[in-house]
Amino acid sequence: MRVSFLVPAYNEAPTIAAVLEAVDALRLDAQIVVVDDGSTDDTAGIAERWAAGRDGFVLLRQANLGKGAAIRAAIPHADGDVIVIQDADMEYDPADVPALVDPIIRGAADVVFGSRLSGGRPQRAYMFWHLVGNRLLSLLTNALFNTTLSDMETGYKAFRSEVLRSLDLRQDDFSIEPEITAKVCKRKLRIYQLPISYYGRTYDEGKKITWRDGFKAVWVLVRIRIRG
Ligand SMILES: Nc1nc2c(ncn2[C@@H]2O[C@H](COP(=O)(O)OP(=O)(O)OP(=O)(O)O)[C@@H](O)[C@H]2O)c(=O)[nH]1
Ligand SMILES: [Mg+2]
Repeated sequence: MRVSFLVPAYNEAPTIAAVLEAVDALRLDAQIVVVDDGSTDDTAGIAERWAAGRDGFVLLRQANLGKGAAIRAAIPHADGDVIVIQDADMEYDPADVPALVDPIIRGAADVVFGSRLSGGRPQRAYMFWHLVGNRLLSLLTNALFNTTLSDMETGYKAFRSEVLRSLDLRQDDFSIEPEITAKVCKRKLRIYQLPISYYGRTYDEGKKITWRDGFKAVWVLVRIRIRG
């Protein structure tokens, strides 16, 4: 089965090449779709040079619109049977992807969430209030949709391609995560989760998600539960 990696990238020049290398090192039948989301650094140039002479690589460039817009732009270009969202900042380790896609390849799952909060893998133990926020959002998700997710905000989500394509995603910013979660939960798809490594960054190191995104996530989850 072919795996498409969708890589939203905004000013990730220090890490984008390492991410692409790590994906390549998996030796999967893989496609990589990088979306340069209006970076002001050399992210796109680095990706382009890395990809020179390789098959199965697509580079899209757009004005800065946010992570959600970048993922949505990438979806029509994915030609894999399975799609994995792969951040460009090395917080998520591509070495976890074979395990992440396995339940889909076996035919057991439609969607697999990698959990950063389950233990069992190296997971940076930091930012207590982020953990509280994540736990509350996951609790809300589970109460709304009768699921048992431990990390609904995770960036590592894998999908049967048709499933992701059919979600009709609308969000441009980090709200894409609760939008995806709420829509897959509402559809009553077969969702699995498993522990992944998480080499989290601090704000000084480049992390950008904030408490505002957390509040917006509540609204997105509730609205999709009620209205679809
Ligand atoms: N912050 C930000 N990230 C973007 C944007 N467009 C694409 N991305 C990419 O989206 C991914 C996640 O963004 P990060 O800034 O790492 O977000 P974070 O604060 O670490 O949050 P998570 O990684 O989702 O926990 C990265 O690969 C970014 O390069 C954008 O406009 N803003
Ligand atoms: Mg990140």
